[in-house]
Order: sequence, then structure tokens, then C-alpha cells
Amino acid sequence: MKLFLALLILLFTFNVLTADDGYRLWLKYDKIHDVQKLETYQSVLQGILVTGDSLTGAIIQNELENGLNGLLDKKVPIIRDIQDNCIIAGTIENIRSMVNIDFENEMNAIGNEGYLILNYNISNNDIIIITANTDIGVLYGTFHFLRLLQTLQDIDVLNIIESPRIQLRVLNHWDNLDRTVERGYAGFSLWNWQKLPDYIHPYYHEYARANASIGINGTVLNNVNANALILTPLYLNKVKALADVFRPYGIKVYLSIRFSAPIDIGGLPVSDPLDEEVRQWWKDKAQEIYKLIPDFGGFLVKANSEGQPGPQNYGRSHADGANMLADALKPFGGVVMWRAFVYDANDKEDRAKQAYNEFKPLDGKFRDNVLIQVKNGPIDFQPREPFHPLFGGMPETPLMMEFQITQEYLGFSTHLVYLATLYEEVLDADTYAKGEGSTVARVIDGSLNNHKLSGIAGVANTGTDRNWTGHLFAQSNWYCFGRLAWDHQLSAEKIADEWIRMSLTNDDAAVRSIQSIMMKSRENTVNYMTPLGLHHIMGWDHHYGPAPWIKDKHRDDWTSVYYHRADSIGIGFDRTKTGSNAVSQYHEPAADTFAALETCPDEYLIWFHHVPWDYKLKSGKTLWDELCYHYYNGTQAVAEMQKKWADLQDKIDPEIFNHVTSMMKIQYKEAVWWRNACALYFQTFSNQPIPEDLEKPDKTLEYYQNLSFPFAPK
Ligand code: BDP
Repeated sequence: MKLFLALLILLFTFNVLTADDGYRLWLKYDKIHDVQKLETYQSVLQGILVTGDSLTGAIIQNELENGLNGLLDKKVPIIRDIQDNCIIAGTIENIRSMVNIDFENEMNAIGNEGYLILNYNISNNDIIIITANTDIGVLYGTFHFLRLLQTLQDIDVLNIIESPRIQLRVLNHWDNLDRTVERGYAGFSLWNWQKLPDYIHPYYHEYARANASIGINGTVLNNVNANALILTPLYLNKVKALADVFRPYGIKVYLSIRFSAPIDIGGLPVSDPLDEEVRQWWKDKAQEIYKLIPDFGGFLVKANSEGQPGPQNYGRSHADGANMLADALKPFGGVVMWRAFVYDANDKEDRAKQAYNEFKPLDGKFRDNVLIQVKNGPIDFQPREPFHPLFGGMPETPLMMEFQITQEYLGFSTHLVYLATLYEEVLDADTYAKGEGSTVARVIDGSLNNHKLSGIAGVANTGTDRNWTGHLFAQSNWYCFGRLAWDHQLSAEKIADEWIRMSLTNDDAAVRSIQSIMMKSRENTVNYMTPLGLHHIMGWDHHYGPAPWIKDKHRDDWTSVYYHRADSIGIGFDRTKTGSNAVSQYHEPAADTFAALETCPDEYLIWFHHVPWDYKLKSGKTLWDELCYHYYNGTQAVAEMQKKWADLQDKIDPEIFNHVTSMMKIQYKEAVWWRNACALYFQTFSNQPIPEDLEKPDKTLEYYQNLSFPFAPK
């Protein structure tokens, strides 16, 4: 026993047995294993000099100290004067008072949040400078620099000039005041409303730090299905406490508001946006908020959608509603993020068309501090959707992107699905609004239509789970969202490489293997869930697992059959001229490409067309066979992913390894469930056998239809 204990202590001492619970996210500063790199870094980083005495300055110094001490495995001293082989971090103003440097052009170009990282020689001292116009810029530069070390980059010829392409880079928390999280799969809400404002949980700082490390500069604290109480003094004081924590990390706080708040908490009879009393109520409310939180970001609004109140209750338009709030926030510099996610069960128009129909006519009618926040696709965060036609439809209005980071329709927090490839696909899509090259990315970064305001939002996947996101790999989705929000030109591949090296391992072969798992993961999931353009066939309400059989509910547009329209002839939603003509909302040539069966990409085939079961796809196989092969290939790919992961056992921290192994088991089980349930169900329409070389489902369709999940999170 004694011997065993001694051995255990020895193993821990030499870091052989580590246990990583994932809490540290990608901000791990463990000793660098690469001996050569370690020695180089140690020799050029012998002192840390941080100028300025702001709260942010203290965070920067702390980060550099912890980062270097950990990564370099030695104490790097904090110094007061420049010396050979040191790193200096500070605003340009402070740096100029110590070193004779100019960089005027660069400084003008990088704005408020950009930064420079440079090697420099001053009076024979080799130094590294991190500088910016603001201390937040220096903080971003600091995280960038530490990332270089974490990913083993050379640091002898640094000439980095960075600034974000998109201005507002925001997380949307769908967190309720009772701490449940709508579509949250990683525990409860991070915000402990009951204990706020007096108790500041340490992870509020960690949350802000993680966001700052990837350039996120805003957070909407509460659910878009908002409770009006958030605007009462009781809650605003709690919000203020969080805003105070987040401020030095460059993060502004925003709130989702309930449009009927003037009635709910203000005692007014109406919330009509043209009513003078209502307008005044919002003005007063804004003033009250800004008194507490001078840099408050603004409001996010879900109105007249899925039962939420809105201006249309009074016969007013979305522009009337948004402009009223914009007027209230304007004197304080706040913005309104008004969501375009609106559709109405009583509108018999194809749901995919409704947001465009509603908002397109309002283009140019919004105040200059309003952004319209548009989901990436026209339905709802499906595993794959074509890009939302509004991105090409409102040139006069700044449009924000809304991505979902939480995996509502992508396996919750048990499926490994790296979302950067989905984000990239949408950002790179060409709207053709101003001819070729009018990508969605250029719409939302404001460059296509010359908008000053620009923004991107991600529906957060964080919660109280020890590893923040439920699945360790779901951290990569938080990470990649931030990185793409900062620079949408980064590739999904490069971001995966960074994340793996920072979070899991720097072993090159292992990195490549994990990267290939991640890069294929989203397509695999599309294949085992909704191949060839299928969409919205998940379980009723909770969206857990397959349920293509959902029909006869109180709303058609919440059933599965509404979307897949399978019958004895074929499957798919005809959105061409012979059907809903949703294709007409796209510009040419995209519209024509989608509209013709021959040119429509396979991945959108039954999104836009009702296709006969025997129709021959580009592969030469019939639609029915292709559908089956996609389901089976997707599932098979999960098995392959499991094998790849198993091979990495000796390269990965044991706790993380086991965690991911278990998650993958669930993912495989659920992929088989998806495959079998869908193949059996659609077979009742195609009346054709599952191709012979494919293994037959071992359960009946009835078995799958009878499964129920009373407490599945939703
Ligand atoms: C859907 C979710 C629902 C959200 C809604 C929204 O199922 O919980 O409230 O979107 O974005 O994806 O408003």
C-alpha cells in the first residue's frame, strides 16, 4: 500500500498522471514539452513589463505572468525598466513614453480594438512589444501572443497587425431568471441571480477572460423569450454587478427585453410603440439603466414571434417597434438588435419565406442604431440550411448574423459536431446581391453596403457544467465562434488546429488526427440526421432525436411532415415556381441554380424540390438509395471517429480521453437511432428495400415511434 502511494505521488510529481476536467478551456498554460521551443522561449522572455495601472492592465499582467510561468516552467520576473529579452505590453501612449516608436499609420488602421505584436530592438535590447490604442486592444494582443506560445509558433520575426472585421461580437444567452437555460445542455445558467449582486462567483471572471481571449466583446445575459422583470431595479442592480466584472475584459452587457414590459412592470395599459407614454417609459428606463451601467450595450428583441408580444399587436410594424427603442437608447450610445426570426402559424405562406416577406419592405426604415439580427438560415439552425435570403435583401440596413453555438438540432451536448465548417459555409455563401463575391460575410461585416455598424451573435452553449459546455469538444464551438467573429477569413481548419493545440495536445500526428475528426464531424451529422436537404424532423418540442412522423399538431409549421412532405411519389418541399417559390427570394444566379433540379446542389435537393424516389442523382444512384447511403455513411463515420479517438489514448489526458470516449458511444448509439428510424419511416413512402449491402435495422418503426423522453431538456 505504501509503495503504491509512493508511486502515485511520484507519478503526480512528474506530471505523468494528470487529470483535466476541462475547466481551464483553451487557456491552459502547462509546461511546453517541445524542448527546443521551450529553450528558445525561455531565452527571449526573461522579463515582463506591463505599463498602465487600469484594471485591464492588472489582468494583462496577471495573464502574462501566469502564462509565461506556466508555459516556460520558470518564474519570469515583473520588471520596471526595459531590459534585453523582455516583453512589454501597454497602450501606444504609454509605450511611446518609454521607447521612441511611432507606428502612426498602423495605429490609425487598427482602431479601438486592434493591436500590434512586434520584435523590436532598442539600444541593443531585443524586446517584444504588444501595443494598441486602448488597453482592451493590448489585452487582445496579450492573448494572441500567449496563443503563439501555446501553439509553438516562432516568435523571432513578429510583425502582427490585427483588428476585428466585425464590430459587435456577441454571445446570446438564452438564460432564464430561474437559471434554466432554453436549449441549454450544459447545466444551469452561469448567472446566479439570487446571490447577485453581492456574491460574485469566480467563474464570472473566468467567463469574461475566456471571451476576451477570443475577442468577444458583448453578452446578452437573458433569454430572447424575455421576462420583463429583468428591467426592474431589483434585477438591474444584479446586471450592473455583472457588467462591472465584465468591463475590464472589454465586454459590454446587453439585455433581451419583453416588448410588453411597459404593461408588465410599468403599469401602462398598452405597449404601443407610437403611444407617447410608452415611448417615454422606454426613455426613462434607458436613463435608469445607463445611470447604473454607463457603457450598457443595448437591447435584443424577439417580437411577434412564437407568441411573443410586439408592435404588430397594435397594428404597427417591426420598424416602429425597433425605432422606438432605438430613440430611447440613442442619447446613450446604445443599439437595438431586432431579430428577424419571425413567422406566424396563421400565415399560410411557406415558413421559409415569411421573415423575408416581413422585413424586406422595411429596408431603409430603421434608425441608424438598429441592427437586424438574422439567423443563418431561413428556418431554424438546422444541421444544414441554405443561407437566409434576407442577407441579400436589405442593403440599406445593417444585418447581424445569428449563429447557434448550443446544439439544439445537432445532438445537444453529446454529439461531437465542430461548427466552424457550418459557420464558414454560411459566411462564404454568395448572395450575388451586388454581383459575384457579395458573400454573406461581406454583408455582415458592413463592407458590401458600407455600413458603419456591424455585428455577429452566437447563441451560447455555456452552463454550470464543470467543463462549461457539457462536451469537451463543444468548447471548440465557443472558441471558433469568437475567432470567426474576429476574423471571418480564418479557415475552420486553422481554428481547429489552434484549439486542439491549446486544449488537447501539441503532438503533430495527434493534432492532425483530431483535426480530421473535427473537420468531418458536421457533415457526418448532416448525413445521419438530415441528408440531402431534409430539415426539422427532430423530436417534438425538445428536438431530441428523430421524429419525422410528427404530424397533426396545433401548428402545421411545428410538425415534421410540413417540412419533408414525403409521399408515394417522392420527398421534399417544392420551393420552386410550382411550389412556394422561395427560390425567388434569392438573387440570380443563385435562384436559378437552386430552382433547377439538375443544378441544385445535392445538399439542398429536397430543401428546394419534391423529388421522385427513383430520380437519379449525380452519383447515378436513385434518390431513395442515396438517402439510405447517406444515413448509413454518416453512422459509419461515427464508428470511424471512435476508432480514431481510441488510437489517441496515450496522447490525451486520461480524464478528457474517457469523457470523450463516453460521449462518442452515445453519439454512435444515437446516430444508429437516427439512421434506423428515418430509413424505416421514409421506407413506408418509398416502398423500396434498403440497399442490399446495408445492414437492416434490428428494431421496428413502431419501436422508435413509441420512444418518449419526458424530461429531455428544451
Ligand atoms: C428556436 C428554439 C426556441 C427559440 C427560438 C428563437 O427552438 O427555443 O426561442 O428558436 O430563436 O430555435 O427565438
